[in-house]
Amino acid sequence: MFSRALLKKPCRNFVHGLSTAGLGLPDYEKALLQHAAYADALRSCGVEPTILAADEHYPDSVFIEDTAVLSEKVAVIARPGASSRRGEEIATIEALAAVYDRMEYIVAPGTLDGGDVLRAGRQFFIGISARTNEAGGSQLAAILTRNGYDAVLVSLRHVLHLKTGVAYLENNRLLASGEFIAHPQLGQFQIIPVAHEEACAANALWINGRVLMASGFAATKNAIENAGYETMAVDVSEFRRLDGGLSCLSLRF
Ligand code: CIR
Repeated sequence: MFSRALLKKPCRNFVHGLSTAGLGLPDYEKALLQHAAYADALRSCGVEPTILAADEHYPDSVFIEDTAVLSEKVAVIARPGASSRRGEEIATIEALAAVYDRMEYIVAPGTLDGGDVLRAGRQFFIGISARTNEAGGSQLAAILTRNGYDAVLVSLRHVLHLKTGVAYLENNRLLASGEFIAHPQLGQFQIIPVAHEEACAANALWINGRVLMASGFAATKNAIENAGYETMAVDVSEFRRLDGGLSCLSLRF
């Protein structure tokens, strides 16, 4: 269960964030409204968001999930893989210092984006991607193992981050798209497959019994509901233009 979340308000420079989506520039005013609605959705699931101030130095800083990996025992501060994002983690350190006694850090030459880390119970899957390298992934695995969790590195080929394509919905269930539907390292889970045309819907969030998902993906919504979950749809169209989804917009704890 989650009771709190850390969010960061989109800055005006958000529209110049990194993107491979080819969906055009985001609309800043619309992004602000969508961000506020996302915070409200968290509140309605019983999670109190703390929203950090916008920072114009970091266009992508609204994607705060990438700056840390949280567990009950330790907060691990990431070292973002994109050079334009390095430094975003400082605001996260300041915010989490008030909450966590134990904080550990990914250090050079390691790089790690929190979006590459999927937690399923006591097991963490760490995606090795264009952003998270073997050194960063191995550092995180060692920290988690020292703190009593299990951790395994997972290779990925076609998506930006591991959680771009897979979400853990508790009850041993994964929502998965593309390469993760039949991934050899995810064989122990029951898979809810996401169709290619709705791939963006795979980045969903289980929050205290409900599944928060991107709006506009009817087939995936039906599949999640047929598996017994209540869904709540949030419009994240402006964040998708910068390759972001639902999970990227918060750190939950
Ligand atoms: C980036 O390329 O870093 C941002 N435009 C999107 C980050 C999305 N974060 C995530 O999937 N965890």
